[in-house]
Amino acid sequence: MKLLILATLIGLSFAQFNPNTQSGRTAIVHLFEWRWADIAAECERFLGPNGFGGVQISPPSESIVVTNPWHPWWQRYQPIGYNLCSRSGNENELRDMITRCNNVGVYIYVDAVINHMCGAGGGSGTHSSCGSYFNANNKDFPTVPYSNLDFNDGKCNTGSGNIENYQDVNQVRNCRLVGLLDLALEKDYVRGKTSDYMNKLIDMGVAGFRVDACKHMWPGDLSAVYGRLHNLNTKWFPSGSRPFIFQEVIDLGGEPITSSEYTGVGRVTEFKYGAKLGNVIRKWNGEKLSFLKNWGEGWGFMPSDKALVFTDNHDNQRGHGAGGASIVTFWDARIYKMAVAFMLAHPYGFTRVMSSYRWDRNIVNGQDQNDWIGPPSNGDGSTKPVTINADGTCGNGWVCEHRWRQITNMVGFRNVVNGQTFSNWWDNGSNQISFSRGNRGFLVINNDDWELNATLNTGLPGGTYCDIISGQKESGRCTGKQVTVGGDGRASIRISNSEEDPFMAIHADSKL
Ligand code: ZXY
Ligand code: CA
Repeated sequence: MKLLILATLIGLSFAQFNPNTQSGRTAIVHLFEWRWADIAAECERFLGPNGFGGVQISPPSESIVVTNPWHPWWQRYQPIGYNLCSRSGNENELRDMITRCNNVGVYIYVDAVINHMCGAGGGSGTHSSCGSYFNANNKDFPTVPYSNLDFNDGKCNTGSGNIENYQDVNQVRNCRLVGLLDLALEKDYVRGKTSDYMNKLIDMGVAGFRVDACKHMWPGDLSAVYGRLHNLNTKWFPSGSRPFIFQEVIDLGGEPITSSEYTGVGRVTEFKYGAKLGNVIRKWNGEKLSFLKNWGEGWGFMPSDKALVFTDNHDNQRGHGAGGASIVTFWDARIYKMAVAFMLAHPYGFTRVMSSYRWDRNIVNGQDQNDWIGPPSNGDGSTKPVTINADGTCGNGWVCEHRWRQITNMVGFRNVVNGQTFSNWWDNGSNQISFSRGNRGFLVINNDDWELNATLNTGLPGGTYCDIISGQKESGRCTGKQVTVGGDGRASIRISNSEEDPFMAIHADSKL
């Protein structure tokens, strides 16, 4: 009995760290700015069959519509209410997507913007994604409703009312983030409205939330909001399941607010991961792949079971925001595939893959003047559908990194090696590395400017395996390279530094 109570307590208090993915599904993908109808189709035709565990969606809440600049991506991070109507689609399309994705075992994680509403300069009128009226001048958001009583301004003591100094914890939480009207989350009423919004989504069947801008909210307020959330919908989830919570806290060091203040109430985005991995893969500041031997907590990251990790996100892939220039993205495809493969092979953290759209970059003095550009759109600003070409790539300006063979297959790799230990590390003291995940999977990378030629311990049972980077196993044969593992687990590996992809991966399910 005592044990049962203890188990229940642990289950309850740690539940928000569990991604709730189906067993054997270990990664999610951020389908940034995708329409709900396209996500529903992608769950059924691609994500489900390829073992993806879930999708992080763009904010579904009603937001301001900005026309100067023209429909920037960040307009969706300026809510004017919680009606489920956005440039990705309406409430019916959202519900249809959640149902169809859940039915193929791919769960939905909602980007929840609850720190603020739109900017103080957002004006008044019906320039919103559902056409609802709002008035930013007197802080009137009738669809919620919020009034001037529900904002923090009284507690902010900067001259401008905005956050002026990130070294002052009170400013960062109680003042306006770049002028965005800052909600008073210590108020029972505001906690009620934000949790009602999240509960509506939970009841529709979502599995959890990416909570935006958590640095700007008090951990105690967040804990109170999370505490009000319903259990997940038992149509798809075991009864008593808690929503998965991962909180956006941009902590690269140097500020008084740290990730560790938030790991008690949910997982936290580990922004150091992509910034440091970018340095290593780019070989900046004398960094080498061999340094990755103690990757994870050994690099000063938060505990693995608290971390949500990614190579790049929708913000830092634009060359500003957290991480800056070292962040690797689809624009640097060759090293990007290597970085994502390393992430998906390594046991640290719960992994999120980025899926982007292309935009016209215009980099002046290291800063992209076009970092605001929204998704591929029609003349009226509506988002273009994701089209799928005959070869499986995406059209209409959508990049679909998650469909790149090397990345899709590494999601499969992560599923196959789930729970296996990090073992058989090898490096050449430079940029050639390999490691296994127990006896289930093996990754080898050559990021040096010369050939890799070595006999390596793969940890795998003897046999012939298909490399899942250059190809894969298809009807009993390899479409790419083959690797022969001896009875002693060793394999002779050669990887030229001039290959299109100078790395290989094999796993238990790629064995012939
Ligand atoms: N924006 C442009 C113009 C307006 C939006 C900009 O230059 N902003 C100032 C620098 C970025 O600061 C922002 C941060 O988080 C946000 C922002 C934002 C969260 C939002 C909405 C926002 O502007 O507009 O929901 C931010 C917060 C931090 C930090 C660094 C940045 O350490 O604690 C942007 C928008 C960026 O660049 C943005 C939007 C949504 C996000 C995000 C960044 O989830 O991470
Ligand atoms: Ca705040």
